[in-house]
Amino acid sequence: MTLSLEGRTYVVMGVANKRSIAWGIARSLHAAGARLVFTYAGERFEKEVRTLVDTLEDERSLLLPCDVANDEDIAQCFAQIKERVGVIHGVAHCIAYANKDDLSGEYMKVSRDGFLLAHNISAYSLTAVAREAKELMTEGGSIVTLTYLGGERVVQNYNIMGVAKASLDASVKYLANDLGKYGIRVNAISAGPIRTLSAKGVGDFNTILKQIEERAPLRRTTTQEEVGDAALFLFSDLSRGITGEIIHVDSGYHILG
Ligand code: KAL
Repeated sequence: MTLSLEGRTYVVMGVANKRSIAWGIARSLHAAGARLVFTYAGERFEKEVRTLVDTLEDERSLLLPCDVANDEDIAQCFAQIKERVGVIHGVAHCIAYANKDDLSGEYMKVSRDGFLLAHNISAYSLTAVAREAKELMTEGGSIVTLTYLGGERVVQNYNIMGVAKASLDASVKYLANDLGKYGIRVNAISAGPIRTLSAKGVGDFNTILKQIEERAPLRRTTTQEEVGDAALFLFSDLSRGITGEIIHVDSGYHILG
């Protein structure tokens, strides 16, 4: 068995720019010969994503807008994918959002709206997407989402995102249980800190990265390529016995106390 994904189609949701983990996943899938469908959050990302997708020089690629806060939008997006490509074999869900104000200081200050927003975009969207994607994964499939250690234990400032990731992690397990009978697997990759757009504006991000370099078993920070290749494994048949799992791609940092 090899890691060729020739003849398969994957939907990659959440590319914002070339630093996005979603883009790392896309590049690994592309290198394995997969056809890719990209969805982006809104007009402000369209140009950048289109420029990136063009660099793949793959005429089979498709680019569609998808607002995961809107059920109708998700349904329409997957209806379009069905019409344009037919069967899909997996989805990379790389989407999260929380109000900046809810990502520092005391967690307990989070408002009801801020709590619901983070859960809506970062956790519920996986379930909403899985439900629509299932209809297109008639040959079985693999769904991969991105989580973070802050959902398992307290990580300073991660706050509402930690609570939302805990919900996402539980969703992975319940979805894996629902979808297993259709030959669809659902897993998460817990990536170590990477300098992406979502990490932008985090004041002490350099300090966080330095701590990983000093303490993580592998003594280096995580790269988009490492997450991309782990995702490639989860999308391939090499991982056919794995579902409901959270794989840490973080230089081993999560084993430390
Ligand atoms: C402990 C860490 C330090 C950072 C704290 C919180 C990070 C939260 C991630 C969350 C997804 C970021 C946002 O939602 C930022 C948002 O309020 C403003 N940004 C945007 O609107 C940009 C333009 C768009 C593209 O961003 C999004 N998300 O749509 C966690 C670090 C060590 C690890 C990280 C960064 C984890 C993670 O979940 O990303």
